[in-house]
Amino acid sequence: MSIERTLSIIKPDAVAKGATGEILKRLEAAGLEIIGLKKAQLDETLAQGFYAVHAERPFYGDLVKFMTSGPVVISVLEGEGAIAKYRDLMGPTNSTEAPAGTIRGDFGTDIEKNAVHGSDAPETAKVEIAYFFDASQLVAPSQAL
Ligand code: 3AN
Repeated sequence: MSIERTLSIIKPDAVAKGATGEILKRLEAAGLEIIGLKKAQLDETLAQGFYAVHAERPFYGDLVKFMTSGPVVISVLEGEGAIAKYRDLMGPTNSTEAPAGTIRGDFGTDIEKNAVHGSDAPETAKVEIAYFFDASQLVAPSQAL
């Protein structure tokens, strides 16, 4: 494995539930370092662009509506095998199938309101990180004390 970066979005449903702190805590506990972080209200254009790969899917309109329904918390995570590690912590896309103990199992509701987004591969992570962060907004990971 190697040191990777991945993009995380805590979606409007989880932010509205007050789960931001608990989710960030789980990421850090798993050894993922938060090297960039911001809270944002996505507008339609930004959400449409982020999910452009899903533009032809029947759920696209609803997904954009949901992602713009309230603030999100966007972060860049860095660590050993960060992409797969974060996806393991998230659980499956459909929250109704996500086991307890996963973020989607504990904070999601269904396949749309599923609490979090995480990049699925190194190439998509790179594109997604650049979509929300300039290089100057990311810091080098801290050294072990
Ligand atoms: P993941 O976020 O697990 O990588 P994707 O990339 O297949 O899943 O889907 C992106 C987002 O689109 C999901 N997080 C979910 O919110 C939404 N989504 C996917 N499939 C459906 C569906 N059948 N109905 C409604 N929303 C969906």
